[in-house]
Amino acid sequence: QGYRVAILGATGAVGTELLELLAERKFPLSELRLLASSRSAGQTLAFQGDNLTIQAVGHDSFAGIDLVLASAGGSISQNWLPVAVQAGAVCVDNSSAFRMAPDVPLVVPEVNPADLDHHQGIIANPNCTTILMTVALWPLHQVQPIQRIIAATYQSASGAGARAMAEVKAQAQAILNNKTPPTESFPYPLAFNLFLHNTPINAQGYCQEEMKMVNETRKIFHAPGLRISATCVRVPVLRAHSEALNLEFEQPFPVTQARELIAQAPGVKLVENWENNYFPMPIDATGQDDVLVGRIRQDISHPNGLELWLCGDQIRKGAALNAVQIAEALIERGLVKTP
Ligand code: 2RA
Repeated sequence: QGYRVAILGATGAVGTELLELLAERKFPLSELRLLASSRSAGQTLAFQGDNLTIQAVGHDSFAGIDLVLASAGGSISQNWLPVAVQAGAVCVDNSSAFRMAPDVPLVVPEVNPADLDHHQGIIANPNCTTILMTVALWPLHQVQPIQRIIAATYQSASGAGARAMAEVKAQAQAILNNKTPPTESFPYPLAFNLFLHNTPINAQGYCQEEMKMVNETRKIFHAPGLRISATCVRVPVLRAHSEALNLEFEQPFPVTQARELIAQAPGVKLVENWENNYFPMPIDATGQDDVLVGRIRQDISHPNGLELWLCGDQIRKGAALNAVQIAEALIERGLVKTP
């Protein structure tokens, strides 16, 4: 017996990864319904040897559905997930629409699975940069609460969607052929360039992407006083984000202890070869479930500081895998009506 699952936003980069992961992880399915905008209705997607036809999302799309995995943007989630909850479904939403709502758990299964127990029908998947950072930092935070995080991110094109990934390749080709690079998905050429994340900027000069790391991490760690500052940058990489993190504790945190904790942490893989100067790279993190962490070192500017570097697949653990792991945890905790 399996669950009746709907994917809302099945044609996007995350939607297609959700499909792959449900098959790869042998998720218990009795039905899989693919929902998208009317623009995509009628298209088919292969799944476990079948061709599933995409349906336009509508008021009766969620009848009989147990679980919705949504990755179709904030406005689609805002419109349709309350309808899905009303129809009796539990929804895991990858958009930012509900992440900071007090009655919506914001969950990274390796960090705060117990928050799932309070769900009211919708569970929010954190932003990709937040997922990657919290998985890596949780093992340290549990031993000695982190007082302050300074984050610099190096975010792949995939965070702006499948078309953006294609565009950065087209830009590179154009530039190499001395032609003007296309800029439909990005405001500026990304190939051979980088730019500050172009989400709207607040009165303090921080963009929305940076404030997501601040606000979401505090909610996931249940640490409202945790001081965080982030600088988010878009870089010409295809689908894995990287982050340079500076951590401040109340007391010195021995590097060897930090290394051991991270090496044993779920969802994380320690990658450090000091002799060969080999540490996590986006090309190694791409397609991996684990967040790769390395170059853990004492902060030479502060006795209670640590520095570390990470790379993680933005589409996989940064979005689709975390959402499927939330769905698996919901089932494990008996939080979805049994089929
Ligand atoms: C980005 N985190 O990378 C955002 C969207 N997933 O642009």
